[in-house]
Amino acid sequence: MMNRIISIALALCLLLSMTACTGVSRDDRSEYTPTQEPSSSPNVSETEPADDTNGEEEDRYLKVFDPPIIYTTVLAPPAGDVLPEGQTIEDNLRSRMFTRQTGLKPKVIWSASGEAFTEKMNMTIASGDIPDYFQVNYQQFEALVKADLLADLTDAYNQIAHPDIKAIYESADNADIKAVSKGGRIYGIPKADGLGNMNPVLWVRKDWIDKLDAEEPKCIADIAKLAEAFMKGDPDGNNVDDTDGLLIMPNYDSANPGIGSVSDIFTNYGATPNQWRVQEDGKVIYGSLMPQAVEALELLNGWYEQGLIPKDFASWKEETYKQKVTSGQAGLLFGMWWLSWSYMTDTVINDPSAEWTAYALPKESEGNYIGGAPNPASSNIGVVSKEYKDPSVFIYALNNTYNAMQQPGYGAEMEEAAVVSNNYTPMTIFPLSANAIFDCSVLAYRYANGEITRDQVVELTPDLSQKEYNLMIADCAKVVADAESSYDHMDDWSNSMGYTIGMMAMYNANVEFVRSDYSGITPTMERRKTFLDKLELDAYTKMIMGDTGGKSIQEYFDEFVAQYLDQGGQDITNEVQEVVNALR
Ligand SMILES: [Ca+2]
Repeated sequence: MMNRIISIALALCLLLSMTACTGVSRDDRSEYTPTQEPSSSPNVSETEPADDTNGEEEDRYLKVFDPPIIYTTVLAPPAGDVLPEGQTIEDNLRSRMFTRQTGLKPKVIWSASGEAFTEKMNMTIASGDIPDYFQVNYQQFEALVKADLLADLTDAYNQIAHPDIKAIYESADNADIKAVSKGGRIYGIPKADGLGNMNPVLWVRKDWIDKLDAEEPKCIADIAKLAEAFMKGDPDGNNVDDTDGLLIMPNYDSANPGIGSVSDIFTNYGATPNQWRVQEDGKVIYGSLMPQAVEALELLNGWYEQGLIPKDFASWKEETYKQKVTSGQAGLLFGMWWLSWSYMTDTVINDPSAEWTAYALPKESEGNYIGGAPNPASSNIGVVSKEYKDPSVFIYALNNTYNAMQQPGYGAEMEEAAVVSNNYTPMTIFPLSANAIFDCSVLAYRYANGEITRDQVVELTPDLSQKEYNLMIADCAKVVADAESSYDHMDDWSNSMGYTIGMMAMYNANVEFVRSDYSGITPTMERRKTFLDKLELDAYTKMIMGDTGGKSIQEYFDEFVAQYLDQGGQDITNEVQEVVNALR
């Protein structure tokens, strides 16, 4: 196993040459730039240096209420979930942990799952009768601000938010804080995600590559050869033609990709579906309409016509996708680095001879990998009702839940609570520095390979608050590297795979991130975006499937663009342009 980790990463580290992928054109690639926000910048106070926080200072940030303060909220448990006996939606392992950490006790006024939750939330917002604290998506946040239902959190944030937490938001240029600010005031507590968290890397069955003596892919175009080998070479050795080529899902969104998304093929070809981009001439363009998308669509259509992509992929749900992989029917798929905890683990449980590796493939073998970055504050925005007497209690809760994550023994406590879904956790902000996942992966990898000691993992962790977590991951990677049979330690194996294989694939490919230049919601978007999203999804899927009524991809794409603009897209573009111009 150790040899496997070393050889895979070394192979990725070595600069790749002699491939079919030539003709680098970097001009259409965009560097990672901080997001420009529609609202004016908030009045955020300077972060105090962490050294100034002595014991007394720490106490100031970590107030735990005793007796607990009861507040109202809403939750979204998984559909059909049954809690262990003796536990309820308000009193379970997750809520008890939260109350212990914060001195806050949730009173759940309603709950619903999946789409029913979204519907009920929208009705609640429309009624104006909202809970004390709850978590919303960006669209709901905008509606709440517009209806003037939210508490102003600016002073509480400036005075009470822990310097470590402010530093995390600052690591992404405060983009998330700016996204939840209106007129210079902060109205939400945003989740800040680590970069790379949602990028679909290419997971590949390494044992199949070895068995078929197939070539490792070095650029996106190489995927075709591998898909063909996996389809036709009988990699599972049962003498039956029963394995798939490349698995994909109908998701092209570079700001919010899902499992199976081919969004990073588009970003590497120079288009950014569902991101707004300011071009060199200052004009904004919607990324799904960018002409560079045509080449990526033609490539995918070619693969589809050759049968390398399953014919019925457009109708798949995630269950289908996962089942194909874990049952050993497919060994080539797009998915986030954290798929190791489910897909990869389940595969090796079903078939101990399975081995996985991951790639982040650029358009040209010499080029960097371009990853789509999420819009700031795109999920889990904590908000407080304007009617609530003291919103600062939720900033203390943020400090305390974050502080708890840094304590020794947190991992064991979490493991115990994990029998209850995280959806019952009353506050799930868990902010993460922009580079936290990359930093953690590199340290774990270096420790596992004997380049640094365990103490050095701690010394080299740049973020004070990340030390405990990085050490835990590094230990997992080390156990896996040293164990003769790493599959005897599946939890450690899952952790190690995610960080040292999935995330390191992106790191070794010199990932550059592209982020939308606008992430707000305009008036026409409110009315037309749902319709336009469907138009876009259908058009992209039809082009990949060649269902274009005899038209070429280019002709069909041009018609799609014209229709999109005509059906509201042009009005939206004008509105976004206006906001972007106002910021220039
Ligand atoms: Ca077979």
